[in-house]
Amino acid sequence: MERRKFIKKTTLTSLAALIGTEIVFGSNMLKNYKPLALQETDPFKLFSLDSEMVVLNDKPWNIEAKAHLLDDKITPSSKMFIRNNGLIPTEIDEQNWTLTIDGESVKNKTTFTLNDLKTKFKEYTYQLTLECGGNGRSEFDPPAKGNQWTVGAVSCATWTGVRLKDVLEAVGIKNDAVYIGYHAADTHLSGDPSKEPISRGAPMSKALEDETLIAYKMNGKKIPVAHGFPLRLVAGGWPASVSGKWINRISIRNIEHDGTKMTGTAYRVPKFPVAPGEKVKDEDMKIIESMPVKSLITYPKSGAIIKKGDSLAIRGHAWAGDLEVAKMEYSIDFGATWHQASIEKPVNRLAWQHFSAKINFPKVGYYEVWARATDSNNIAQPMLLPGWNPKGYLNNACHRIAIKVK
Ligand SMILES: Nc1nc2c(c(=O)[nH]1)N[C@H]1C(S)=C(S)[C@@H](COP(=O)(O)O)O[C@H]1N2
Ligand SMILES: [Mo]
Repeated sequence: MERRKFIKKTTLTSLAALIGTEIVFGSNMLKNYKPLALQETDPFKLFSLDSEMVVLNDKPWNIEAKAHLLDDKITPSSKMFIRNNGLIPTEIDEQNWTLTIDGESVKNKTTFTLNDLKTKFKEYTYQLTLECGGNGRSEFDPPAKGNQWTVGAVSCATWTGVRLKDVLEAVGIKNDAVYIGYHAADTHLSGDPSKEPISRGAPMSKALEDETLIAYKMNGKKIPVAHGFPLRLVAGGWPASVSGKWINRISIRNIEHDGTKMTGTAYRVPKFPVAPGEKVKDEDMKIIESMPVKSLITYPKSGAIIKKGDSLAIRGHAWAGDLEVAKMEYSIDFGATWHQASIEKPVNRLAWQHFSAKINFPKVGYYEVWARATDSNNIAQPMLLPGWNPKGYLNNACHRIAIKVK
């Protein structure tokens, strides 16, 4: 009698991880059986999202938060933006997942299992700010193609893993190393397995920073599938596209990494100011590195109404790429005068910082509260849209909320 092929234990474990709980009668499932829960197409259920999250695109999934949803000091996955260039991998086998370190400038090409990484290297935990290079793109005029992010493509979660630096040092880095590039398990939109949706990286100096992690936990739990389960590169302060999700290979390169979306206009801005709408030659574009200083008022929600005589407590977060936020101010008169807000120190380098202020309004009427952060190099956010660029990157204009005093 022919034996029916039942699902393997390893597959069961990874299916359970995808679903988020044990599949109680899982051993009864036939091989290749896809649990209904994984056929879910509602992104709110699929990714356990807050009902106010905004879906910008469903193929690939691109989902953003609204400012007031980002009020938590540590962003929970239900309110964390999702930015995909391709299709999320569907068959993730955590037990057999490996990470290979190769490239022209590796001394000893090595493949690590997840368990190798966890047992051979010291574990670190940091809160790291990840902002999409295109956050704020929707304001550019003439418009820039791509997901029309407003303000919500930013997060600061707790990431746990090993230092990329420790892993690179263990395999040996040749003297001619200049860049690292990641490769991942997601699928190109065309379905063509020879094409990668994205393969970016960073210069050795960023790769070797203490806070650059190969992470296997987010907010103390396994990384949610949408955010890179089971293994993700996390390089806070740089465009989040550097933080490869579902990574299975990191190459130590002797040239600037030339993977998908490293070249041409992707994640690049003009080397000099250009007029809105101007065409810019590829050779006049440079790779975005540290993100500019920025802030977000997360409380109250824009449109709040307060009673005459009441003061208003506002709060939010500010971040400054590789730098720290040194000063936080607010204005209630469209930027004519600015007042000091208080700003906390970051929990660790590259974590966003929390600000707060108590505001009194002179009389009833309509106001806007504007927030402005200044970094440790004394560079402040612009009050309005900064330099136009072809792909609509790096909009760090002041965030504003509307308030009525009645
Ligand atoms: N493998 C892979 N990694 C990726 C991406 C992707 O499409 N595939 N998108 C990048 C981009 S552009 C951003 S902004 C962040 C988004 O991270 P999140 O979805 O966890 O918020 O992941 C980056 N890492
Ligand atoms: Mo991004």
